[in-house]
Amino acid sequence: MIACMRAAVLYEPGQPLRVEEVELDAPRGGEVRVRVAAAGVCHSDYHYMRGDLVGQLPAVLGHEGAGVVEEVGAGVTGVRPGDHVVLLWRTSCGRCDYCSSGRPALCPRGLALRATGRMPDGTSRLRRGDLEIRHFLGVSCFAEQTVCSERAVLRIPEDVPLAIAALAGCSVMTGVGAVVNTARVEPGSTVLVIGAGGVGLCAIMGAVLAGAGRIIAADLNPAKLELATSFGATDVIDASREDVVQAARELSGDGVHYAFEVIGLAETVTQAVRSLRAGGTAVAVGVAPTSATAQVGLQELVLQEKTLKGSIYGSTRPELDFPRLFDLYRRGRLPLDRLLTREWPLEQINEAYEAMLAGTVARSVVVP
Ligand code: COD
Ligand code: ZN
Repeated sequence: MIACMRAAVLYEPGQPLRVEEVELDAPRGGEVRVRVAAAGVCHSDYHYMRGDLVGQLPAVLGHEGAGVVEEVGAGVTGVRPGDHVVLLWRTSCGRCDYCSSGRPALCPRGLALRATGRMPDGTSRLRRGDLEIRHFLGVSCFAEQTVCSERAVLRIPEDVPLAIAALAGCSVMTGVGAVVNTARVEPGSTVLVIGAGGVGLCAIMGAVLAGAGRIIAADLNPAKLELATSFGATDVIDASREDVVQAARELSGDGVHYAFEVIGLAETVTQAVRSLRAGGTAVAVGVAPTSATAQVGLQELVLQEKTLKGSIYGSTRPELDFPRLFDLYRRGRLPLDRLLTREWPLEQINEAYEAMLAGTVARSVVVP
């Protein structure tokens, strides 16, 4: 059966999203159809809207989502209609050497889905008349419904609100995971988070969970610094007035043990490395435009044994990490209710992005 539904489509970088009727085909073998309950307004979609990152267009955007399974294709055994699920925007095969070595976020099968914007069989379930519309990151959840690979959904407990589960699907996993999985921050260590947006605030929550002693947040926007403090930052740096490296080094005595760049700019990656003490680790979470390269002093790197590493999707192993995140949320140790500051109807998705850019929300979701 073909469903008609409302969805937010990006036709060209630089244009607003168009909320319109699109057709959605039934799931084929190994695929599922999900009614989207909430979809997070993440800066990553905006990178494609602006053209910093390039994807297959036109596409229905949205990658941070959760919902309820409505229909399953042939051979699907992992979920059934009625199940609550979080959407996973880095699909993995579960069999390759990356998956087998606990690094499913690096799985090449997911890469193929994201690069083509099509389902594993090489076709799309989305169109508008004769025009093929692509799936964004295999998820496309700025829509009333989505069809995705069964590997792109994970069943979740029904007592977790779906809007909270949506946030867990990207910002929480990305931010908390960068601290806990990628960097493995130790109790008592000093952490710098550059960029206290939706994902940066989650990195701060991760640092609190990991038992970091001092947690320093840097941002251009004073409102974000206030939020950062409310989520556990012990010190803040107003990057619009202060030199981040100098301030971080002063606050920490001799530089920080860990620095997280959660914006996607070359200069802030450089700041992260320069803020480290000898032996420290900088983690780049933001993705800069394709041509960007960051300057790192090679003497500093070698003589001070600094590490610079990337983190994608919090280096997650979804089956292990999501149940833990939801358990921590239930126990009140991940204050995700406070992270979710606003809900928007799908029709207002462009306003939701303006609010994200203005910094007037911690994290918001659209409710299709
Ligand atoms: N110095 C300090 N703070 C800055 C600067 C600067 N030069 N420039 C911007 N900021 C602050 C802004 O004031 C804002 O508070 C924050 O940085 C950015 O926050 P948001 O809410 O706009 O962005 P997020 O948190 O939704 O997304 C951040 C990412 C780094 C994840 C995103 O930008 C990105 O790079 N995405 C691509 C990587 C990816 O795919 N990640 C996983 C999916 S999210
Ligand atoms: Zn995201």
